[in-house]
Amino acid sequence: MRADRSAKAAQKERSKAAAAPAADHRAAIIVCLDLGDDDFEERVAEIVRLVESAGVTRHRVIRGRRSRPDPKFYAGRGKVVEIGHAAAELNAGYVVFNHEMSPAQQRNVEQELNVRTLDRTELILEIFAQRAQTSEGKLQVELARLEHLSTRLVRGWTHLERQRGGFGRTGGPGETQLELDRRYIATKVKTLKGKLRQLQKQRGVQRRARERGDVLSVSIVGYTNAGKSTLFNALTNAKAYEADQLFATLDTTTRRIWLPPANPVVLSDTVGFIRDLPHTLVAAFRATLEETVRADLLLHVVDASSPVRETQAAEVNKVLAEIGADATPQIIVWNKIDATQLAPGMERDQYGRISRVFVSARSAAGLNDLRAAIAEYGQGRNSAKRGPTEQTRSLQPQ
Ligand SMILES: Nc1nc2c(ncn2[C@@H]2O[C@H](COP(=O)(O)OP(=O)(O)OP(=O)(O)O)[C@@H](O)[C@H]2O)c(=O)[nH]1
Ligand SMILES: [Mg+2]
Repeated sequence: MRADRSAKAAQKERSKAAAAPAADHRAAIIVCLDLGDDDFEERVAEIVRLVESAGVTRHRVIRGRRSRPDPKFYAGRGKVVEIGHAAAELNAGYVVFNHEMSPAQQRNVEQELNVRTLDRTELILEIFAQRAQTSEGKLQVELARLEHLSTRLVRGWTHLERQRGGFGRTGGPGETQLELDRRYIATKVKTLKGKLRQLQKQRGVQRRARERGDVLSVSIVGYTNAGKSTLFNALTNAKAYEADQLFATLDTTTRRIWLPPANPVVLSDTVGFIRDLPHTLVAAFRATLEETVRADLLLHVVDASSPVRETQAAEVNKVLAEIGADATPQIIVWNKIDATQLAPGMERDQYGRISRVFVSARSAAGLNDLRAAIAEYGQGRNSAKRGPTEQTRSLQPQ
């Protein structure tokens, strides 16, 4: 009984501390547990970049090794104590786990440490919320957050929802939807989906107009930070936002370019992919991503200077398969060759088709090869459309 009372008192103390606005919302503890991954250090580097991209300026990484996650806290109890000390020292407003946690694990850590705890999915959702610009992008992020939140609405959790709003900037559904039950969320989800359908219908009309015009549509896809926007800008003289942060681009930007002797080309810069992209996001962004699926050709941009370029390319192909774009022809574009020993130029496969182009979007090296590659693809496609007798070029849509 006595122990019970003191536990209650401690809980009260913790609640008081929670109410105090002392924690620094730009400081975070990052938790990375090695569960036997061979590229653990790259995973650590990536989560650090994600956290920084969310606006955190001070952080400390807590590492650990486990054979499997602890059912209660994900990390072991001793590790949780270590995280708590680090959070206190840094006055951290957030603890970010580079893992997918169950609602119960997340709640347990949060209650134990009394520090807002996010898992990887929530962190990515937060970044997307900060970046969304267009009404469609905002609706899609809101939908993803609501669907994610609906899985977290469990007893004993809602009082913590009040502190939600991730890094204190974007608000988010937690703050406004707090007292709302699942039924309300379901209604809201339905409304959002309706609005999105409306927007997508409009886009369908625009797309059909484009298709009638016999325009070659090319989408730039790739891992986040591979240099897609930089390449897009270099090819179109546009000013799409490029930055050394993850998910700098969220909404698709499209420009028309002319690459003689082919027909006009519509080039789109798209949202970047990342390993373990949350399913709620893939689902919510399906419509935007479907633009990618409908493209005639994908420029798959790979950061050639990254030690994990192969894994990143494989992750991109995984998401492409998930959205049904795995059959769309690709030209692999190895970018950032200025930071490597590679020379600009193009590579063909055994059938003479262009398979890979080496460029530096920053220095413009290799861009003429890339332009030629797109034009060649466009020509091959046109002669394929006109009929087999006119197929003179070696490059055909695969
Ligand atoms: N060295 C070098 N850096 C480059 C090159 N192209 C892009 N970068 C840099 O890579 C970073 C990311 O570039 P972005 O164009 O924003 O990349 P992105 O693929 O659009 O990224 P997200 O929109 O975040 O998915 C920026 O700091 C660029 O300056 C290149 O050819 N060489
Ligand atoms: Mg970009």
